[in-house]
Amino acid sequence: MPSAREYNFDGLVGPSHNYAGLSFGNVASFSNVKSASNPKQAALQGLAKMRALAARGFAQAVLPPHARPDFRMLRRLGFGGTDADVLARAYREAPVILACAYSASPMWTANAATVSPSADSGDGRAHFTAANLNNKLHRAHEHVQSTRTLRALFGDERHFAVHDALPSTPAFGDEGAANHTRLAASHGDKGVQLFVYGRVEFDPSAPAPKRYPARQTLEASQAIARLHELDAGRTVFASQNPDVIDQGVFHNDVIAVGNGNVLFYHEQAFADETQVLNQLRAAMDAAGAQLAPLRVDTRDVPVADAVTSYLFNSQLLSKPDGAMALVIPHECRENAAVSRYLERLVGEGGPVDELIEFDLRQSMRNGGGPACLRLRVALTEAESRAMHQGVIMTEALYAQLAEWVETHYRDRLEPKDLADPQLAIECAQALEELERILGLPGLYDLS
Ligand code: SUG
Repeated sequence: MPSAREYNFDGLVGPSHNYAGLSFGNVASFSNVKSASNPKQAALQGLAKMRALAARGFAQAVLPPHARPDFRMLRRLGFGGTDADVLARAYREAPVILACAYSASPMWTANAATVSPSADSGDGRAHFTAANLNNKLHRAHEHVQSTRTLRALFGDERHFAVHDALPSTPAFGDEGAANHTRLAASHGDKGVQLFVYGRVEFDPSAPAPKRYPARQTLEASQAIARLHELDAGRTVFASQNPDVIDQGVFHNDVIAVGNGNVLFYHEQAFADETQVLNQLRAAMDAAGAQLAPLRVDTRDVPVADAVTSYLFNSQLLSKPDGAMALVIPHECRENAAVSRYLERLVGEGGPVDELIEFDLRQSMRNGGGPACLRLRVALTEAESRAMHQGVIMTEALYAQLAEWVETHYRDRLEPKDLADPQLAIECAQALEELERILGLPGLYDLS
């Protein structure tokens, strides 16, 4: 089995990052609606995380933001005339639609796609399926650029297959890697892919949340497993606990994360915990590995604390010495129960022996923690050479991107600023320059 490394592709926060309250079911997005954002700080916070993890020797890369506002979407919805006319009319008549066209939500790259490494797929290639994100208007247009970006980075068809998003209809609601975890003895070994869904379209008797939407369907997860040519014996589909969706767990990565053979999860994460563990044990056995469940009890960390602190939206990273580090947001330290739990976790001699903490407040205020900000792509040595090299995080790329942010980003955006035609011009200029920095001419279809 060739050895492989896990690259974390973090989303570079775009220049229009703002708080528009667009995500019903995501508590942070709703609580911070219409407050002023700081796009410059948001992008620098994200870059600081990428830089620090790259400096530690973790394989780190960057995924570029999308062109915003999406004029094509606005024109399709009937706002016509010059670009300035389009913005003015949309702001006047439908400010929420304008906010959707402007959202910097592609920063949460865990939702960009589902990725299956070559070790698991029938044709020995790494597979990517862009997520249709069809539950929310501001995210439902992301897949067009996500597919284009993934094809620009992973265009070598001898090694990679990049699939179009699933049909954009409720039956195939797909939120990408946020509801998908891979478990394996090591990144290069055959592994188990765990798909967690919130609802079953064609079985109305299956559990489903009552208050907030379930964004991922079983049918979507099954289609991805087929497209990626996964082995049925090493693929597990698990129902998320609908009660926690109704408490603000809008993606499974808000309540569970896996890495290596470790599944770090809250006792209330799944509709049937015992069944999920049994299925995972059997699948891991088929992969020649042994599951190591790391369960957090409600009495130690109630679901509400998991949601506000984003304890499970952490990154579990394998270190060269075999132990794991947990990458957490500052908010975990501000929650007494979570902070106490974490002290115990790293002190108890288990798989996690280090906490790496970041200030990601700008993203967190929209419900995006460390794990939302990254897409995991395990690559063999040959595959990592075959991908586009200009997105790999280095000290030099960090310096260029930080300077680019300083030059092009505003440090304050309020809802009314989305009507300013100058903002659209600034965003376009920034991305033109970014194509050059990343060595990706034609990345954006700006025609
Ligand atoms: O889809 N927030 C995102 C957060 C995505 C988090 N991703 C993962 N858990 N993997 C969402 O709800 C808020 C945008 C706004 O309200 O302006 C937003 O889209």
